[in-house]
Amino acid sequence: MSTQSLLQSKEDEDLNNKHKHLIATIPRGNGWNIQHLYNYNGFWLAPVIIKSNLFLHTSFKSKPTDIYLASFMKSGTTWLKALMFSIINRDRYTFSDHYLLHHNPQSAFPFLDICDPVTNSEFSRPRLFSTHFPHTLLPPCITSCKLVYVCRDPKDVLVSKWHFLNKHRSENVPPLSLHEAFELFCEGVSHYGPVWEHVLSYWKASLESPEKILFLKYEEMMKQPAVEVRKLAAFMVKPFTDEEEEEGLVEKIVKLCSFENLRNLEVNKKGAEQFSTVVKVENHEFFRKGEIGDWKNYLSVEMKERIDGIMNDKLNGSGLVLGSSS
Ligand code: PAP
Repeated sequence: MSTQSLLQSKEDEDLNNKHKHLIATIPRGNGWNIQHLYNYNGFWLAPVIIKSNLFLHTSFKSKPTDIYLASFMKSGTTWLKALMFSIINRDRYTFSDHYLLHHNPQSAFPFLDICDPVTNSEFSRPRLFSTHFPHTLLPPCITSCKLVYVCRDPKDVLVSKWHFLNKHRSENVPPLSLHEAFELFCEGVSHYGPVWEHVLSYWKASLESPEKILFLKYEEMMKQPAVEVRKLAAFMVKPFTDEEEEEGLVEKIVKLCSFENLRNLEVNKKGAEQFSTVVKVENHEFFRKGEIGDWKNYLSVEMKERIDGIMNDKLNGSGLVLGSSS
């Protein structure tokens, strides 16, 4: 065995031991679709995700030009991936034969939390990566890069997440009722939760370093997609030129990445995305309703008031308002 491989296997062993020790000692709670979530430095994470986080801190090498997309689960990741990828790679594809016409946006750039992040990482220049980790759990090599964060009304996030996770349950884990999911969500116990801590971690960082973090809201993107697309392009240091504006490139990108367009593509009706050896998601699952306010079909007035009350309380004084009340 070469010295290099010996060092590598020693690193792997250390990481596995550290992970085992953590899982045995940190608090655990209801796992929604898996046995348990674990509270790692204030956030509820699946064991495999904690392992990826350890890996990120010990072994991941960023490049200063990398751009990261961060989000709480079900806040608009797929949409942002499509938009960021199309903006960055706009010289590489025509709209009649675009990568996104044949591939799900999730495949457009690697997901740090579960995949081997280096696979496929040279696909875009600059490299694009996505994560659901809160800002406080990212290694400095990532927080020193440019980062786009998208947030969404937590009530819509809850409903979207509940639908999604119930379809992806481990063996022997019974379905979670909406009522149970709601209670856990309000207690902060959900994958990557508490949602308020997640959002605040990026909000505070964006106030400190606006040139490093672009903070977006799903609802504002729905209302004015072209405005947000221009913001994204400028932030990623690839602003649209006058010629591109004249030829309607912004509108073309908005249309290509729209919910209706992506959802109706053959690849997103039939294909599937393999995130790891065990996690496979049918592409159509990333396109459920794509609406603002679907929570109204699921949550009672009392439930709405409870979530809004918790969010107002937790975000109080931060200057951030989420969802319909913004
Ligand atoms: P992820 O956390 O698994 O990556 P993510 O893409 O963040 O999922 O969120 C999925 C939500 O975004 C779905 O919301 P819903 O369940 O309320 O419908 C999905 O429909 C919505 N979505 C996906 N693509 C788009 C899009 N192009 N425009 C608007 N919403 C979208």
